[in-house]
Amino acid sequence: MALINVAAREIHCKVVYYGPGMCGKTTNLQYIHAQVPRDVKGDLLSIATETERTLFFDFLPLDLGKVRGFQTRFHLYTVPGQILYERTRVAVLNGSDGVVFVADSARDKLEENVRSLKELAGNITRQNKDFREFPIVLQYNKRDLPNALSVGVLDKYLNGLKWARFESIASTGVGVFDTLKAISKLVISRL
Ligand SMILES: Nc1nc2c(ncn2[C@@H]2O[C@H](COP(=O)(O)OP(=O)(O)O)[C@@H](O)[C@H]2O)c(=O)[nH]1
Ligand SMILES: [Mg+2]
Repeated sequence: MALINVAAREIHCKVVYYGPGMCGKTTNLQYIHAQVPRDVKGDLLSIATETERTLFFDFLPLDLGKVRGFQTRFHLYTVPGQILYERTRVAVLNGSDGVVFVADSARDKLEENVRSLKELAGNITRQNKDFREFPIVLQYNKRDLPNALSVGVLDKYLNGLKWARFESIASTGVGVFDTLKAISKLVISRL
């Protein structure tokens, strides 16, 4: 739930990047962190395993300017995608105002994407929120892969609810800020 501090005229929103392991969630945050000016961001905090896999979460605070006189601060999180860490995903997702679902476009990842999205729906529902109404933006990442599935196929399996969706190559930054802008606008519009 967004935290609104009337005295300080600040709004804090929580956005979680969700999706299967290795789809590029951490890469999104690393790119954002590398691009935005110093006065707008805090440190990128990553709690990772020795092999660079996200262990608990990544966290990046960002100031995204003023909305009706209120400074809006976004807290971006990623979840660990590995199947084993479902309880951690539930904890990180708790209290989120919006989600970017990052799908891996690789042909052999379709099933993992579908499973992860189902899990997300279940977790949102268990937090007593209506999944159909919940602010979600879809990102089809790794569009550079030679075996990437077509957008049409990905839409068919992942975008039944007709969310805004963006094609991306997070490793070079393509689509990363379009996705961030879309989710932040959507979250702000729901406040
Ligand atoms: N080819 C390609 N590789 C990517 C892309 N985005 C991320 N990667 C790579 O995919 C791997 C997993 O990325 P990471 O962000 O750690 O995934 P996470 O598990 O979702 O956090 C890393 O080696 C990234 O460099 C992309 O758009 N295209
Ligand atoms: Mg990660």
